[in-house]
Amino acid sequence: MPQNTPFKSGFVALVGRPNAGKSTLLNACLGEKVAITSPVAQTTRKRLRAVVTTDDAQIVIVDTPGLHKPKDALGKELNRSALGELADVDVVAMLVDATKPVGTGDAWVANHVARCDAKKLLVLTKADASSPEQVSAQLEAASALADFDDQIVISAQEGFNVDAFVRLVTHWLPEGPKWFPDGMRHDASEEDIVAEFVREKAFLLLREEIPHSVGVRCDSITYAKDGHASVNATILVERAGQKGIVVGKGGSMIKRIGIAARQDVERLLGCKVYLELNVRVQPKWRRDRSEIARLGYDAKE
Ligand SMILES: Nc1nc2c(ncn2[C@@H]2O[C@H](COP(=O)(O)OP(=O)(O)OP(=O)(O)O)[C@@H](O)[C@H]2O)c(=O)[nH]1
Ligand SMILES: [Mg+2]
Repeated sequence: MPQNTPFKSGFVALVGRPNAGKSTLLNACLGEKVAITSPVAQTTRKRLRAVVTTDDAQIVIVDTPGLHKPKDALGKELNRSALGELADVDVVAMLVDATKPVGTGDAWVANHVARCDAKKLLVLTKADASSPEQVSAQLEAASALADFDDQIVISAQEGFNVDAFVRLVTHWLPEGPKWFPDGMRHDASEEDIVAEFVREKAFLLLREEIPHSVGVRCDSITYAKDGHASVNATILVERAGQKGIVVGKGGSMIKRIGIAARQDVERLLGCKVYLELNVRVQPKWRRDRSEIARLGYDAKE
């Protein structure tokens, strides 16, 4: 690295429609899974900040909930949370899924992006799942949506152009100091990540509308003298029928969710884990702003 290369630092927000691949890109940049991902739209409900430190830059990557037409108080909070980030960052990366035609949803997101002062990057995602013709047609359509400063095609799943994305963000960041120690990786607590890992498995294993009614809270993590951790989490659903589905026949579904989540939680905590999951019916919690805040899905100031 030339001696006179200035050190850069600042914030980049990943924004876009639900399912565009924002959380997958955050994990790929960090080289570690902290954000949950799934094929279900509106997987992300909490803003998450990850710190990526390279030789010449320190980038805080902000994962945001997908922007969509809200149907309830939860949806409104998710949009508020994502739009709130646009005002506070140095660079906005708008992610567009290469496999889905650019539509009114992307145009709506681009309108918000266009109005912010940050540098604007267009990021076409999922290149591995689209043909070169599709990629160029999508790039042309998406780049017309706003006045972008730069653009890049990536596949976060395959690791294609992930390093190049980090370099591109670095290029557009202002000069600045290293604000955080090298070991700092993200701003989520262990409890937050555990709750999210459980929710991810529920999203991956449950069908249709059920995932949207699921909220997860981690009630406690306690470390025993023999080195294992006991973890308690509560899965909230909105109706008794949904509880039956989440529990499954003879407890089969809750067991599958628990086994899958435990693997991720053990990797996170670095020890053997006893995971206890409870399921509770909390009618219409998605319409109740105080319950949304208790679960941590509200837009933070
Ligand atoms: N083929 C392919 N699939 C991808 C890629 N990136 C993400 N996906 C998949 O796309 C789906 C959505 O990814 P997420 O990262 O959860 O998307 P998101 O934008 O964070 O979605 P929300 O949190 O709902 O806004 C998941 O099933 C991912 O595995 C990619 O580069 N290639
Ligand atoms: Mg996400």
